[in-house]
Amino acid sequence: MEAPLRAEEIEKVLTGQRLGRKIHYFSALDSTNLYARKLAEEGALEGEVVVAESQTGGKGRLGRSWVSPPNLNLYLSVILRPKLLPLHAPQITLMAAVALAETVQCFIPLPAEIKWPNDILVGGKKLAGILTESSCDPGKILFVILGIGVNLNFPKELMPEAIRESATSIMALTGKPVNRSEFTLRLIQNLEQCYGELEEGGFSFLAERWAGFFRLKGKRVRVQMLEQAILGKAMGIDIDGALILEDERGVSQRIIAGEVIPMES
Ligand code: BT5
Repeated sequence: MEAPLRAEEIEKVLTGQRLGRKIHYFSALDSTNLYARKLAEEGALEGEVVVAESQTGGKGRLGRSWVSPPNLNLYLSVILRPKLLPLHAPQITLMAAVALAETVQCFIPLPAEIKWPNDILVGGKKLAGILTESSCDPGKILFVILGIGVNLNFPKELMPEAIRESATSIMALTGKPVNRSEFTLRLIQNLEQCYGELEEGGFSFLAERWAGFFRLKGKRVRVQMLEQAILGKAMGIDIDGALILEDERGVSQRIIAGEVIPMES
C-alpha cells in the first residue's frame, strides 16, 4: 500500500505562498474539480487546493472521464481568481502545462511534450491531463478551477484496457515509484511561479518555455473539432492560446479547441 499524500506537511512547506495556502485533502471524491467549484462558489480564496487519493467521477474534457484509482497518482484542483479577460482564460491551461511539464522533467530524464492544449505526453503516451473550468460574469472571470491529473505510480497492468496503450506513468517510465508528496509540492511551487509570471507579463513571458515543450511545430497534423477536421501544419500558438495551423492552401487558421492528431511523415 502506497504512503498517503502528506497534505499537511505540504501545506506547511508552502506557508507564505499563494497557491497551496490551504489544502483540502480527501481519501475519495467524485471529482476534485467539482468539489473545488463548490468551495469557490462559497467564497474560497485564490490558491486553495483540493486533492483526493481517488475519484469516482474524475472528469476529462467534453464529458470524457479520467481514470483515477486510489493511492497511486495525483488528482488536484486549484482555485484561481485571475484578473484576466474571459477571452484570455485559455492562458491558464497553457501556463499550467508549462508548470506541469517542468515538474515532470524534474522526475524523469526523458523529454516531456505538451500536446496542445491540455495533455502532457512522454514517449508519445499520455502522462497527465489538465481540465480548466471557468465561471464568468460578462467581461470578468469570477474563478477558474485548474484541475490536474498525473499518473505517478500507476502500473501498466492496473490501467484499464481502454488506456493501456495510450497512457503511461512516471513509474512505468523509470521503473521506480515517485514520492507523490514531493511531486505535489514541486508542482504547486512551479504553478505559483508560472502563475505569477503570467500575471506580471502576460503569456508572452511563458511563451518560449511553452514552445520548448511543443514538439509538433512544423509537423503535419489533423485537428479534429466537434463538427469537422482540418489538415495542415502545426505552427505554434498565439497569445490567446489558439493553435495556429497552416492549412493545405497555405492559409493560417486559428483553432480554439480541438484534438490534434499527428500524421505520418
Ligand atoms: C484531460 O481530458 O486530459 C483532462 C484530465 C483532467 C483530470 C483531472 S484529475 C483532477 C481534476 N478533477 C477532475 O475531475 N478532473 C481533473 P481529455 O483531454 O478529455 O482526456 C480524457 C481522455 O484521456 C479519456 O477519454 C481517456 O482516453 C484518457 N484517459 C483517461 N484517464 C486517463 C489516465 N489516468 N491516464 C491517461 N489517459 C487517460
